[in-house]
Amino acid sequence: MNRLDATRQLVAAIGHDPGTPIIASLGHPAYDLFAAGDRPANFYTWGSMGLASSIGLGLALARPALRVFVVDGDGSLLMNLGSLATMGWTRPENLVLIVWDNEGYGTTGGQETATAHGADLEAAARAMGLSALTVRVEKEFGAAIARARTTPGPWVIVAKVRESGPDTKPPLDCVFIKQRFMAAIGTPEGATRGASIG
Ligand SMILES: Cc1ncc(C[n+]2csc(CCOP(=O)(O)OP(=O)(O)O)c2C)c(N)n1
Ligand SMILES: [Mg+2]
Repeated sequence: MNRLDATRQLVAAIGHDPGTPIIASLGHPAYDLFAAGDRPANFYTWGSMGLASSIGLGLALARPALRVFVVDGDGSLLMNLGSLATMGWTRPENLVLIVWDNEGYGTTGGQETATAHGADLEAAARAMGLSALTVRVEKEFGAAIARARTTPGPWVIVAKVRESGPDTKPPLDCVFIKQRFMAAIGTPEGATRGASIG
C-alpha cells in the first residue's frame, strides 16, 4: 500500500469527528494528511522532527475523553524512540500511534533509515510493553484502525508503505494551525478558568 492511500483510508474511517484528532509528523506524513482531507482537528507539525508521538502522548494524557491518533514517520520515530518508553510507562488508553514505515527519509530525498536494515519498530514498541502490530496491506490496516478505535490502547500500528510523492502541503502558518486545532478539540473547563491556580 502507499502512504497517501492508507492516509485516505484513515481519514475516511475517522471522518470529521473532532473527538478524534490526528497529529501529523513533519514532511510527507503531514502533506498526505492534508491531501487526504484537511479538517480543524488535524495538527500538522512543521519542523520538530520526532516530536509528533510526544505531542500526541501529551494530548492523550491531558484529554482522556479524546481518542488521539498520530501519523508518524519511521525516521522521525527513530529519532525519538524514548517516546515509546514513556508511552509504555504512562499507558494512555486513548492513544493510537501509526508509523508510516517507508524505510527511508522520504521527505528529504529517500535516504535509507535503519528499518531498511532490520530495525523493527513493532518489536521496539512491544519491548516497551505496548500493543503493537505491523500491517502491509490496506485490508490489514483497516482492521487495525477499527480495533484501535474501539479497544483500549495505547496502540502502535507500524504500516509498511510505499512512498506516495505528495505535491500538496498544509498551511505554513503554525499559529493558525494551532488555534484552529484548539478550537476544534475544545478547551477543558478547568484550563479556561485557571482552576488549578486557586
Ligand atoms: C531535527 C531535524 N532533522 C532533520 C530534519 C530534516 N527532515 C525533514 S523531514 C525528514 C525526513 C523524515 O523522515 P520520516 O519521518 O521517515 O518521514 P518520511 O519523509 O519518510 O515520510 C528530515 C530528515 C528536520 N526537519 N529536523
Ligand atoms: Mg520515512
